[in-house]
Amino acid sequence: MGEDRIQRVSLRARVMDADRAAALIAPAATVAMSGFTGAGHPKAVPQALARRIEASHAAGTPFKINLFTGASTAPELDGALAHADGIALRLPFQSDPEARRRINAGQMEYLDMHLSHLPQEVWFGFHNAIDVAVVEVAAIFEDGSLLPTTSVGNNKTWLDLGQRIILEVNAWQPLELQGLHDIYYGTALPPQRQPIPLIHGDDRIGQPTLRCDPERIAAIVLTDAPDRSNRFDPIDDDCRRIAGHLIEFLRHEVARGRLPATLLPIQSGVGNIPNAVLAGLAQAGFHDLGAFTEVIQDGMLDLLEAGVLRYASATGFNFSPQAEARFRDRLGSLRNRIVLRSLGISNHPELIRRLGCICMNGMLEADIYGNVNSTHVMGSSIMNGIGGSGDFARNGFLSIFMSRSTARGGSISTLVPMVSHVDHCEHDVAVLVTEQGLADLRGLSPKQRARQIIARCAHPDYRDALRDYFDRACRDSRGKHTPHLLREALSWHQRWLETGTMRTP
Ligand code: 0RQ
Repeated sequence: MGEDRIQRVSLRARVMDADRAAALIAPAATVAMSGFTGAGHPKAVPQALARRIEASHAAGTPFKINLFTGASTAPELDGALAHADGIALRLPFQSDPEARRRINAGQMEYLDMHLSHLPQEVWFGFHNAIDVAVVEVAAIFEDGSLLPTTSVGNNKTWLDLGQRIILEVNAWQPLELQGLHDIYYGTALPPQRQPIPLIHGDDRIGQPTLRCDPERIAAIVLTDAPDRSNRFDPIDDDCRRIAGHLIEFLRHEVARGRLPATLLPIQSGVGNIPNAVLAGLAQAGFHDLGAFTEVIQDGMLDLLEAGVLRYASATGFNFSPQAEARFRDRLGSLRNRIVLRSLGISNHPELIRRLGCICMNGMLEADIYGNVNSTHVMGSSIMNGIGGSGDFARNGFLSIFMSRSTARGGSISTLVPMVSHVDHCEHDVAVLVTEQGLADLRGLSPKQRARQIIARCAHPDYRDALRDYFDRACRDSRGKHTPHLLREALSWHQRWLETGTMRTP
């Protein structure tokens, strides 16, 4: 099954089962795997490795590995290895419940990174050398090149630098993906770097396949297993309101001549709120848009099919089962309007700045001065990670952060006096949106921002308390530029930890 996908016949001798392939990974190895937001990750070798690690625990000789990927993966990778207590250090992103539990219990180390930083930092030699690369592909061609699957992520770097390579050839992945990818081989290390020749978001500047040195292929494992599919909740009123505020703002920017009618390339995070915004763009009559983003999810597929989006460039897909089926049905006609690139290109600051992306990402909380926390619940527990949000937010034309104004049944205000962790600082945040309204922070000083954010974004249940904090800070703070009452600045979080609500009694 699937062996015909190995067109370089001499490599068929390296086909083996996942257990034998996993046995090639030495204890304490640094293993770089494919995978991005549940797409294109290896499905069999990580589970076999997890079984081996479990056996090592039972035998009293436990070992772990360091695990690098593109971004989050799936239960059969992050989940299986975390359950087996097999990960010493994880980077650059995760969103797995068991991995999260272990990280927050202090049992697993996690380095949460700007996604675009990892591939170049590996090339710089800032991290461990890659002992083994485990990469899912759809086919191995006669010339040894590889057909990528539903994400590209860091696979080019892993294949270039992995000392040994294990390939999973997944027959579930359609061969019709051929022609959709654009793998750029023109990167170099400073000071040899050249400008990246991508001028329009849908330019193709590379080749459709990954290169791979056949000598380093230690094993090939045949699989036939699906990606992790996503589930989107139906769009609720809060999401609809957030989308409404944002679309009104974008229309206003077009009317003022600050944005063309076709906007600028959009980047959208994944999740229910971004999905609602995408749906809103279609209803608002926008058309001929482009997406230069990280992940293509259901909402983007809808826009591509409806002709609202002319093209979408990303590093991977993240679909519900229904969208997955539609995508496969229409792959032939969509293929030349979708480009999957290496993460180092999809999230490249130079390109995001040049194209002028409109960047829309989720957040956990923001403070009255516009600092944003995307990652840490109550300052110390990781949720997922910063992902690509920083790559886009700092370099985009417009950097927009969105969330509901409260969380956990209203016990948490997502607008607080001071964020308990900073991912995106005040300098990187242009617009904040909640279901209450939108605060346009461009050109405003810290105190002007605070007044906007409290008035426009805060939930009415918390608005007076924020105003009271701000007024007293303006009166009593030693410095009047960004006034704070340091003893009180994080008291909202402390109150939630002690009483289960940020509300004052
Ligand atoms: O918890 O699931 O236990 O109920 O956080 O919150 O409102 O469903 O929001 O799914 O959009 O996620 C920042 C996590 C938002 C996401 C974050 C709790 C809330 C709920 C989720 P439950 P929602 P979303 C490129 C960009 C970083 C990565 C990124 C994220 C859960 O957007 O991971 O942006 N971003 N990549 O109850 C405590 C608060 C809270 C809170 C919400 N203030 N305190 N808990 N929650 N606010 C992306 C790509 O293109 C891939």
